Amino acid sequence: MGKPRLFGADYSVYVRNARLVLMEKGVDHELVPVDVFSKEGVPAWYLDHQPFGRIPAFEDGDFRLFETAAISRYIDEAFPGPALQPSDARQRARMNQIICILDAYAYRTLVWDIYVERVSKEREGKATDEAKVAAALLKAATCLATLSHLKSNGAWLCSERLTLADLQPRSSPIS
Ligand SMILES: N[C@@H](CCC(=O)N[C@@H](CS)C(=O)NCC(=O)O)C(=O)O
Repeated sequence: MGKPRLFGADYSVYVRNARLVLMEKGVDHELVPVDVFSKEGVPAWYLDHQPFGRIPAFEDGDFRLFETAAISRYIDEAFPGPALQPSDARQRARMNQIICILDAYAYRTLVWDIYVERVSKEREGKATDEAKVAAALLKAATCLATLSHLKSNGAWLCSERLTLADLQPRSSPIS
């Protein structure tokens, strides 16, 4: 069986999330480039891997998976290496809650409504939607205050050890 394959591009925070999980577990893998924002659009063959045209998708032998949360948990459970999910039920629930908050509220607000409007569009000479940014800044404040409130007293977000919550979307690329 060949190496597990992750499909996506390094500009994607979700792809970065899955790559960080693979790296923490020490899983030798291949990154198969897929640019969903290319001028030609999502490659037709890729829709067999991810019918919604989003990145990443993952393949381990004949097992295919998409949705970053499912990919991350599968990698943690199927491969050797440090456990990235707490065994304590409350800590695990907190970890899952933080992952859901980042996915449901923080991603669109921080990436699309603030970063893309304020940085990407300005760089491309396009007009920023100031009303969208203003609304997003309020929501971003709620996201950050909520995460600060939920964070454990330990060195990491939910326990004394690094978990999947700490490997969620970040802003800097992996080099
Ligand atoms: N729910 C998906 C979200 C993935 C996602 O939105 N990825 C972005 C890149 S960071 C994407 O593919 N965007 C393409 C688009 O919005 O058309 C997951 O967890 O994998």
